[in-house]
Amino acid sequence: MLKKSLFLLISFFIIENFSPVYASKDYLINKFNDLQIKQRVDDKMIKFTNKEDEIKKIKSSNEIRKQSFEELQNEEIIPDVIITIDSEKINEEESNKILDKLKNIKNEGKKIDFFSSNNLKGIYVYLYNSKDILNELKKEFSSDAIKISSNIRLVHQYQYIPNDTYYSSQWNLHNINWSTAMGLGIGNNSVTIGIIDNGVDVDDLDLSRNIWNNPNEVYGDLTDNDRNGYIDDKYGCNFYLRSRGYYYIPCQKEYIKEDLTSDSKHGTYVAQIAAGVTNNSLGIAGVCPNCKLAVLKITDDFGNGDLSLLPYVFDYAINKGFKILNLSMVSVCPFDSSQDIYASEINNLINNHGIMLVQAAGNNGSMTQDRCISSCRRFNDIHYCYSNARNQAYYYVIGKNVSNKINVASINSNNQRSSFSNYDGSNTVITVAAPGENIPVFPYRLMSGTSFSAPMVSGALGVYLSLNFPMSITSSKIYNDLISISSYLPDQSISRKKLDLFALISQTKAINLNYNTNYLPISRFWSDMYNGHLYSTGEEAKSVIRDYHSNIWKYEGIVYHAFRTNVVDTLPVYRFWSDTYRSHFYTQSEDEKNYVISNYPTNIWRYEGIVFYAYTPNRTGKLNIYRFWSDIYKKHFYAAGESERDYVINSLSNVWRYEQPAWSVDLR
Ligand SMILES: [Ca+2]
Ligand SMILES: [Ca+2]
Ligand SMILES: [Ca+2]
Repeated sequence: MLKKSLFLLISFFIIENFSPVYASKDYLINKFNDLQIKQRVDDKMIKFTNKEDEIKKIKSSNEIRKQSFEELQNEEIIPDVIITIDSEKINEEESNKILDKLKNIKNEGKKIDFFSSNNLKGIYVYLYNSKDILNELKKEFSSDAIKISSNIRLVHQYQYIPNDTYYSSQWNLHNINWSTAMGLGIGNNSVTIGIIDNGVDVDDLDLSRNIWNNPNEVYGDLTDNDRNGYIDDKYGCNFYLRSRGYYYIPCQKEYIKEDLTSDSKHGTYVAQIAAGVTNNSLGIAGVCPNCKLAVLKITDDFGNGDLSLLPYVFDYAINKGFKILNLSMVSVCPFDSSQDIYASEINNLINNHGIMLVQAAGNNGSMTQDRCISSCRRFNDIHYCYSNARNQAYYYVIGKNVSNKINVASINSNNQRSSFSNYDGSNTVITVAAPGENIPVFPYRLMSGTSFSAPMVSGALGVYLSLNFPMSITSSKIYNDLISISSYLPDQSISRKKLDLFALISQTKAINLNYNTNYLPISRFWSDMYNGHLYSTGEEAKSVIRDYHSNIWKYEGIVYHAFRTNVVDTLPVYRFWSDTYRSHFYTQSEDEKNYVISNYPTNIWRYEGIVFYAYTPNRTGKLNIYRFWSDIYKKHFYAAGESERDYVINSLSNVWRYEQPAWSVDLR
């Protein structure tokens, strides 16, 4: 092996003839490895520009492929065609006609996987070769209720079957079309779900890998390293103990988990359901396998606590950038039943900071009502309203008048209301229903309660937000997608809708893609090996995802959308490649492009041409892309939006030097 390597190294050396300063053996070996990788990328790019080849390759594979978890983690699968039918604009008879037509298309080099949600609101069709079918459909059905997005990309329909021990008994996942949804995305570790509960065991075997880590806190040194007022808050904190004066070591592991010697595990199970470690041959699969979980202990082990701690928890979540908070508890009614306690704090959390608050509807088995059954105690002008994780308190959801707050009722495996679940005849308080009866957890046990319905929704939102990451998305968009896309429940007295993860994910994608087919998704990858990012467009992203292990190029998601062609007010963005730095350089400036072409040798910056179009920087209502340079890594970084820019400036200035706004794109 050594001989062969040396031989190749030598031939490479002669071709490139680069400076002997770098010609150490290690350097050459690394360089050679790099070159091989680059060549593989180029091969794939050429090969897969031809769509027919791609289709042939797919045809030779199984009808429905089952992927390994590792494959799934690195693939983004987007259907070739998505057809959605809006049931509000088209009658059922017409919908059925379209369905029949699609079902009857012969499988001659065309493969259709057909899915529908209960209400025919959305019909998602995945086609391998779709031109003829599309033309036919367009001829026959001109209704604007049919939306067709086509020619998007490679088509796969996957089902994901993880190897977790209790997966086969997780009817709750089957109920929300989880397995199919996973083919579209398994979540992203940039999405953290805060579990506001009686604590979470961060060492739980089916959780520990997915527990959030505060990056700027050193655990166990009794110092508040990130100076946020919480000592050793590596995984979250115990707000309950703090409220009782224990400020010194309240964030240590033993203080944030439930008392495991008593039968009080609640938060641990809630966390497992939302984002338990998946495909680890153990326990259960979580709804969002790649999301992170933070521990926000707010009650004692038995769920007795104080709602006045919530504003502190909210502040913590805002400061740490959590995206979702799960509150699997209800409280007794406020002192004054007309009060909506902490409504302004909840509104600020959700509607100013974009953090979704998902609460269990409560287990009183009663219709939700504005009237309170009980009241809080008042002492020294403070209202004490006890929440109760064991669900013995009277029903009350907080912030029920706050827009975009999510409250979840429980259904059983027959989509009927769980007898214990609170419900909603008026459809004003309950947002959505989700499985909450006989839910498997680890170690094996079946749990029932709306407490276990809420994390189904929290996990689902984790997957949904991952697909949108890090594009800015408003709480009302999230909320409206959740209620408009979920399936109708047969029994409307529980809630109008029930969670359908596949519908949520696939239809959101369809809507996004239909929005403007001239959008070109720009994906970002990170390489530990090269200490830098790679940005790629449409097909290239697919090649990189398909061909590399995640330790070489880790997929971070679609960061923004540029334009494929020149539209009003846009200018071209030019790209260079550097064999030396192993990275791209992008610029929108004609002068800079010409300067780099004239002044740098091609092994430093080789001009590749126009890659996409974008608006000029600093335009009102657009997302600015900001350019950084690293003297250490010899690479550029392009931050999408001000918050990412500021984060890099504030936290990573030792590596990345801010240069200037680069261009701007549509906010999506
Ligand atoms: Ca701290
Ligand atoms: Ca510390
Ligand atoms: Ca597991």
